Amino acid sequence: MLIKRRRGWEIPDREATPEALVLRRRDAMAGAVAVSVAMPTIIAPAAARADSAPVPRNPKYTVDRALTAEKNATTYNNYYEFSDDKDLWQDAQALHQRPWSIELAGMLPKPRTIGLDDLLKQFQLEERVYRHRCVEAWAMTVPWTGFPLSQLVKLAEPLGSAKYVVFQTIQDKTMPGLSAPYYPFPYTEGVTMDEANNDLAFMVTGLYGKPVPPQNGGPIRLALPWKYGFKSAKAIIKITFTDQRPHTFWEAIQPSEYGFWANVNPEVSHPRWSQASERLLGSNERVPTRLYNGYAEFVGGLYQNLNGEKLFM
Ligand SMILES: Nc1nc2c(c(=O)[nH]1)N[C@H]1C(S)=C(S)[C@@H](COP(=O)(O)O)O[C@H]1N2
Ligand SMILES: [Mo]
Repeated sequence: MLIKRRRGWEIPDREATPEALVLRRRDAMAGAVAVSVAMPTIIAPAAARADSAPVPRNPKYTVDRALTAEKNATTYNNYYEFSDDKDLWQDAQALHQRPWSIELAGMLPKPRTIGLDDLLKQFQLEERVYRHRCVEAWAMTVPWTGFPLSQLVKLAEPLGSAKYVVFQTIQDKTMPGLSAPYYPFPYTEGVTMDEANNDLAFMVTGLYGKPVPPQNGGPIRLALPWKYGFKSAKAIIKITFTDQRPHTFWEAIQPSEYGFWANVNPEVSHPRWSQASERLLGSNERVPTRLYNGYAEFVGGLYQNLNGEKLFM
């Protein structure tokens, strides 16, 4: 990792958030570049947990926007198991992040359950700055820590006949929203095997260089930055490989508004609002939305032979 070369996500100092400064120093560490005397205080809190140690940032995915301030990204959340209000972050602190394990199920030679820390030991964690676009037309840009979903698929060794990967969120007694009678919990999401193996699909264990907090989906969630945010399930406890397209949470609630594919497209409106622009968390600035949320060069090829599918809802 080089820090001398200016990359797309690097923003002028006058616009930089404190998070951005910390992250740049962490980049310096990861690249073993000569470090300033300020460094040790930055890395001192690094705990034994694999999801909180400094990791190198992947320079492949750049963004042309400033990072969202950590405070905005961690205090304005969608997490219906807790609430359908955005200010659920304090309530979400009750969800224990350890012990945690993930069940690998379905079309596998060896279905099994793996402890999260044992799982994380098998992967090289990296940091990626991704845009996130909620179907409600707000957006953020944040540094996630994690590993490509494709590596987990490889570890699971699904049978060749498996076509989809399905993610299920925990249902825990600390989640007051679960008692709402009209939501089809557990929260279930899924992608095709091709999408799961696309390098952009990312399993997230960290945010702003720290373990991803409970309100953002800790201890482990998905990030599928070319799709509307609802596809990126939080607090994952089960991953199933199947040949059946899953019936997902939002699709079950309102199939005319939320589909299986949910790829971002500014020209395809939600039935109740335009998707042409989005509001940036923090500044509230409105900016144009981009096809596949700006990731067309990486994922456009996935959809070339899928005419007739409702790819953008
Ligand atoms: N389990 C679960 N995962 C979820 C949701 C949810 O309500 N429950 N909301 C989704 C939606 S609509 C969005 S926009 C993102 C929000 O992630 P954030 O709170 O980290 O911004 O999480 C997604 N994952
Ligand atoms: Mo969302």
